[in-house]
Amino acid sequence: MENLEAKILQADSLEALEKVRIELFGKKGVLAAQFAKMKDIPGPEKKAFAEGLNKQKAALQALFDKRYEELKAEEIERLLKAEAIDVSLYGTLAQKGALHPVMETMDKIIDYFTALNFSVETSGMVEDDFHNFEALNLPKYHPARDMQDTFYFKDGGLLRTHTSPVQIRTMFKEKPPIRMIAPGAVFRRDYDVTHTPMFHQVEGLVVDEKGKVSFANLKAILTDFLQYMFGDVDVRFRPSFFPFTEPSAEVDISCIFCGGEGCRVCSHTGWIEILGCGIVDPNVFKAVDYEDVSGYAFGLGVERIAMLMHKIPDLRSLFEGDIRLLEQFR
Ligand code: 2U9
Repeated sequence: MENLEAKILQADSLEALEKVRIELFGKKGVLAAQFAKMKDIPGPEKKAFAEGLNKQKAALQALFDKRYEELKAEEIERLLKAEAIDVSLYGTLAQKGALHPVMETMDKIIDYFTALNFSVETSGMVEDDFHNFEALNLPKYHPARDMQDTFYFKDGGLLRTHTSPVQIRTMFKEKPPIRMIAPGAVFRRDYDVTHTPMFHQVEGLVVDEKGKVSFANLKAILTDFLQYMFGDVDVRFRPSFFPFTEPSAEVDISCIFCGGEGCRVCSHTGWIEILGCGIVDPNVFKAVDYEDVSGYAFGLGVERIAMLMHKIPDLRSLFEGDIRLLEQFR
């Protein structure tokens, strides 16, 4: 029996003690085997044998219970230590996200025009020759269609070089009046400090009955838009040429860095070119079967504006995915 007590005392875990419990107290255990001997004990000695056995059983049970309490206490202690939380430790700081400066600029532009009841239209980035060129008065053999400038697919499809196909598709879908902007990614084979093969444009288009839309309207809305974007700047319109507008203009703002004095950013001219615009060429309306209408349109590059607003010297850094760039805009 001393051997049995040692077994209880030597059990060093609850699992080991459970094994001992089965060995001692189980149905096929040591004690059960002892009690089974009862039937062979002659009558007069039975009582004393049983009493002795019951005493032993009680002593072993008491020893077992004590060991169980000890091991249980150790286990609880171990778990408490393992699961302890040091409330004085710093927590992990949650990473705070930020809008990419291009998207922030795009949102600001979109906000301006939606407030004036312009709808926001989109369509796919893979286009065909008609919607990207032909309908926009860019006939076959126009230099803008050159392989040098456009990403073509083998089947003749292409990546849109501007968002203008969105306006073409909208005009096919809807009748005038139209007041819309088309924000989105466009693609050109270009790569240097001021050009990336993918960039974003916001183009605008207003179409209404002939005579209702004028260059004066265009001038007014773009002047107001540029002052909303850049604050108290001067705005000037210079004659220009685009195949899809006639007359056309490029629009400059007074340099936001030198206030028009002349500096490196504005190449010492005092002016920064910011967008293009014009009165929609009649050939464009012909292509979409619009009659007796007039309209104005404009287009701008979002990255160029984001670069100016944040003084980012190399446009390519916007697309390198370097977290250190984004961290500056949190
Ligand atoms: C339709 C009719 C006319 C959109 C226009 C510009 C002038 C323009 C450039 C700005 C910088 C492109 O991203 S950029 O390089 N865009 O100067 N875009 S007028 O004219 C349209 C468009 C669609 C149906």
